[in-house]
Amino acid sequence: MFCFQCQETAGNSGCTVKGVCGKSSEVARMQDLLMYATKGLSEVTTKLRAEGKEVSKEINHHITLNLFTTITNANFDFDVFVNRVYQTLDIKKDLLEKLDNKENLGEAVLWDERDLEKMDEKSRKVGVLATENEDVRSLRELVIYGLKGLSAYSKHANVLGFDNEEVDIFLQEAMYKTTLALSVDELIALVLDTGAAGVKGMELLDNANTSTYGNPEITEVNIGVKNNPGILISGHDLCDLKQLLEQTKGTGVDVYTHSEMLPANYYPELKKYDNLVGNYGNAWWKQKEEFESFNGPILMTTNCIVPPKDSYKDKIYTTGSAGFPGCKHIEGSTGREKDFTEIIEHAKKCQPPTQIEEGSIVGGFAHNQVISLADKIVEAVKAGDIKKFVVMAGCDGRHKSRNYYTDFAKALPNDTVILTAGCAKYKYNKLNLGDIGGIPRVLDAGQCNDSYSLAVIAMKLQEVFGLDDINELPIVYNIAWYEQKAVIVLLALLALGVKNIHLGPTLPAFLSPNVVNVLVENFGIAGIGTVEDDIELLIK
Ligand code: FS2
Ligand code: SF4
Repeated sequence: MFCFQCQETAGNSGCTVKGVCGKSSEVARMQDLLMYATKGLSEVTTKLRAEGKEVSKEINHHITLNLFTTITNANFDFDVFVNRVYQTLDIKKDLLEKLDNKENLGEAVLWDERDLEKMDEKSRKVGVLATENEDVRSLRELVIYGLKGLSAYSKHANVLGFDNEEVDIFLQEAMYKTTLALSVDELIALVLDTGAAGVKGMELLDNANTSTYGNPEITEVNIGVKNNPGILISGHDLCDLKQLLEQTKGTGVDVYTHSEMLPANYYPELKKYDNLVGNYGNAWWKQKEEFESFNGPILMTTNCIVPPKDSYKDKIYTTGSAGFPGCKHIEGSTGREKDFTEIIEHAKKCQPPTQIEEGSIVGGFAHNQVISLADKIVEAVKAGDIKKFVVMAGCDGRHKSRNYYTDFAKALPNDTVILTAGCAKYKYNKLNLGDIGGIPRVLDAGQCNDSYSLAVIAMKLQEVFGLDDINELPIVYNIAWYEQKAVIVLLALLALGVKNIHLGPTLPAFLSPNVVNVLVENFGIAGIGTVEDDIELLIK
């Protein structure tokens, strides 16, 4: 196997024996094969459209889910990937019959094999290292990881009945293009186009979420526990949470959010449920301790799964793109009702959660809420009470080096405001950093996909201050990344013209030195240094 798609890749170079995330080499290779099959299918859909033929929404969703399922920590189940390869080959076979011009079809289109041994053999030849030139490999993978992140966001919009065909068409064309002999310049252009599609994908999801659940609003979220048995729901899928809340109503079972599900508490249509009682615990990587002390069953709706300990493995349920061998998977395809009865009955037999924290945290600062406070914010900036906004969105992770973000937040002067989204917030959202004239110093816009909100806020401030360039705003970017959703957020920011983004705790291993140079020269991308140096560089 060879995988270097996330920040925790072995030696910041590549996982070759087993994933640091716990992914086995067999699963890693089958994921590579699924990507290969998806590139083949994407070539066919792209060529069909060029012939004026339609590609169904279901096929778009299938491709999206293929990419999403391979995201770091989403799915560890070998059989899931084998089945998705089979389904992808079936779809491709059917579509090929509709294609008139079958000349010059790529190798990935022509490949069709159902024998497991031969599939494994093939998977060893089509992984990341199949591209020999390291700059081409780097740019191809940068595009693919961006598309994986984009797929996650599209999938969440799709389950709410929202689609943007333009985004699907781009995604499939881009997947196909990663198989072509494009020049480095053409690939760089494809990277930027991927970022622009990322903006549209996040806009689609924002629209889907806010029109379904209302605009997030300032909310105090309980972080303690109550006396009823509970179900903990993690991941990013608000539609799963809504269904769980409906089904637990009146059962005496409470629902708690974990990690990236915290922002669900900010939506009017979700917070209205009395049985949604708060958030339990912290970011994804703390689940080994927190899932144990929660006592009740846990529903993982998406990444990030940490391979569970035996002591609570029987309490883990997965759904959607998430999966783990030996854990019960709740079925239900896009737009379908899911039946969570088994989890609810399981919860009734469990002890209430053990309290690990008490009090509350405040969030709900997505674009609509922040823009409604725009006058107050502009006034504070003009009066010199707020000197800088620091975007610290992104991911959290296991490495001690990430304590940098806690220390950085603590070291920020009192006239700075942190704008955040994603699970990165857990490094500083319980520090009690205070407020500036009633504006909290940590403004949480939501999940990683809600980084879109931060871009909308920046564009609004640019308009209010009458600036020509978004980079003239008193906003600096110090972003933490871990998996591929952060990659699409980064590319989206670049596509919006944001410069001088600092990215840590390390730069991605999949960026070759030459690609890093391009990003440094054209966008001012930089890594992180010491807290003292970075405060000096970014704030003073
Ligand atoms: Fe955090 Fe994990 Fe949100 Fe990432 S819970 S690192 O997938 O997507 O952010
Ligand atoms: Fe390694 Fe990350 Fe890939 Fe897992 S997802 S195998 S930790 S690079």
